[in-house]
Amino acid sequence: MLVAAAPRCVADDGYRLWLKYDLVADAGQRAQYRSAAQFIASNGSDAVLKTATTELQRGLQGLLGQPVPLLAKAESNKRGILLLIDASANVSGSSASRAGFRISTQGRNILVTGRSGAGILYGVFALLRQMQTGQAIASLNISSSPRIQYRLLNHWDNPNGTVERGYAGSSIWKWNELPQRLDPRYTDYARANASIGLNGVAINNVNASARYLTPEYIEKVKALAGVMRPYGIRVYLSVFWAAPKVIGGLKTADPLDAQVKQWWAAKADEIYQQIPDFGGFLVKANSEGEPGPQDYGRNHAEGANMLATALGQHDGIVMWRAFVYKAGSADRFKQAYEEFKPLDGQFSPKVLVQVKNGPIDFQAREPFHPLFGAMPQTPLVLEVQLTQEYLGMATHWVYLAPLFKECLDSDTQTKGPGSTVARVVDGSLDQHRISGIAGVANIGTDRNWTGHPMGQANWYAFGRLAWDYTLTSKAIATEWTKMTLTREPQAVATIVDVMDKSRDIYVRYTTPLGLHHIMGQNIHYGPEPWLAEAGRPDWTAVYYHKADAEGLGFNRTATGSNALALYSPGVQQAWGDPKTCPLNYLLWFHHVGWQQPLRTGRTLWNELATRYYTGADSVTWMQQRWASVQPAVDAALHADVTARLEIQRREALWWRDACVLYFQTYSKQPIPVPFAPPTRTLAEVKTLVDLYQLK
Ligand code: BDP
Repeated sequence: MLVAAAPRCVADDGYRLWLKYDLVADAGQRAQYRSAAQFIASNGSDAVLKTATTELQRGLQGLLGQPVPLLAKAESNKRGILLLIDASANVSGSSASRAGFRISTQGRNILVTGRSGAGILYGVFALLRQMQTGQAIASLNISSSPRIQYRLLNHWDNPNGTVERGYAGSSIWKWNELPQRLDPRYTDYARANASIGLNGVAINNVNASARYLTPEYIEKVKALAGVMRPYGIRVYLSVFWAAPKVIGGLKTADPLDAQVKQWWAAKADEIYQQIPDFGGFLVKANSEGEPGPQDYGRNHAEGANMLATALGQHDGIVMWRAFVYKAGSADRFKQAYEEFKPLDGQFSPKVLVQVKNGPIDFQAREPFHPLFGAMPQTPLVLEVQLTQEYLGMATHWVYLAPLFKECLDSDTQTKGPGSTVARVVDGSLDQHRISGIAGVANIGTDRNWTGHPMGQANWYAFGRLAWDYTLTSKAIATEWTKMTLTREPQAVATIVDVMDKSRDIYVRYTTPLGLHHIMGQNIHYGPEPWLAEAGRPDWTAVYYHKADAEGLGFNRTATGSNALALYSPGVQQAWGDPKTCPLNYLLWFHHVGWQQPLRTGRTLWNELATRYYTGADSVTWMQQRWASVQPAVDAALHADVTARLEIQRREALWWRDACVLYFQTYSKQPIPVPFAPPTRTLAEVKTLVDLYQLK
């Protein structure tokens, strides 16, 4: 008797990310896809085009459950997919259209055209996505180009395998094995990045070791670049400013010193000899103790331009970070602006200045950085953080697309309404030739790459938004969920709803109403609003919340630090009056009385407490919603997220109790009805920092 083999029950370990290519379950749909994809044919021998072909074959094999042959040319009696590089391909968008693609239906065939192999590769992933998300492919007409030219992940990985602010295991780069052994994960990493349109990788920590510039390491980086190249990805290095001294034997790293200039130029030549498509340098200088041109009385532009000159005729760029703040400042908020704004117009054409989304440091919610719109003569790279340094690391479920979008959609109003951060970054507002966006990576050696399974969505969303920031957070979440977790409609809707709200929930139970930087010292995890002593005042919490008997919040108006004046008049007007300032930014800009009524009808104190309580309660809601999708998602993955949500719930209560009890010592107000006061004392909650942080 023949016994039908039971489907093998293998827990989904998450390694395949959104590139699962599992068999299309719906037989009718599968048949349609099969009939449209009877062969693949392509033109040319471009290496990236070849990758596109292989990826399409691989994807179709999985989705359709049968191999699809690669033919030398189309067969007239069959329907198939043609991948064609065409220098005059009609792709939408102008700035970066070399990477754009068009998918159209022509006669019996589906045509994927682009002006480069990379364009085709992106087109192939878009076509596969159609099938992965269950769309029809019968008559397609999709045209798309990236809005931003340089779309990078920044790894904060160190030579010893640790990852600064990494919560998903160790660095995926195995320096001790390179260049001889290429871990297969490198290729899977490149595939994942290419599938979401990323085209650059800065592989090492911005707190850079000079070691990466030694011949030994350049050899290793070359090997990695060789893996990335067929996926249209270029490799970049973070560089240590004082490298000419540390590994070059020079007495100085002064950017105006002839020997220093010569050292960097020779170094650039050496790198390009090994890696002809090397992307360029990322630099953190004169920031948090890192050396830089200011050590020699030179400014950031002099430093950046020297490196740009060193790159010479090579096709590379310098991304010079604006994350700078010196000790002793009355308001850290203003520092990057004060150092960089006067340099606008002084940077060489190969330099982009890389600016974090907000003025402080990747907080759960920040107003957009005032440099956006303030340096019209300089292309600015937007830097966001995928790794959840301040957002609950790998235990809190926080979908970050809404955070990225909030920044991109912010209107700087510097050139009238509609001068959004997105239009500053894509270069369209000021007609820049080059544009860039960078995401600090959230991946490591954990089998599922990101630790928290839902962290994958943040990697995915970053790539999708870097390609097209007009996509909605929900649309991206829906794509990702369908490709990664489940296609069951009710479950998809539920998961997307939770994702969409998760960031606001996190803000509510940690830093509502514009509170910021009140987290645990150094580790940046858990609440520590009472922190008053640290290496520097601007590393404490009290510096930022300024709680006193009267009220709460940092007065950044003209009667305070006047950081508000860094913004355009329209923004100043919108945020300058505490009565009309959006509540999400209130305590970023105003010191508000505890009893001050807000437009919610509650006093500041009551609103604050309400947000902490409802925020923490919302984690219970997340747990319930997640429980309801149990039948529709992989059992092991479901259990993993369930467990992480339990931690999140416990820690949301920790945040809530810590913050309401601590701020209550100033407000002297009761916890508003209907909420029950914490059952533990402030002293008890304070000890949790030691417990959870294993101090
Ligand atoms: C902060 C991190 C620190 C980074 C720094 C940076 O705490 O580890 O080195 O940013 O971006 O958020 O340079």
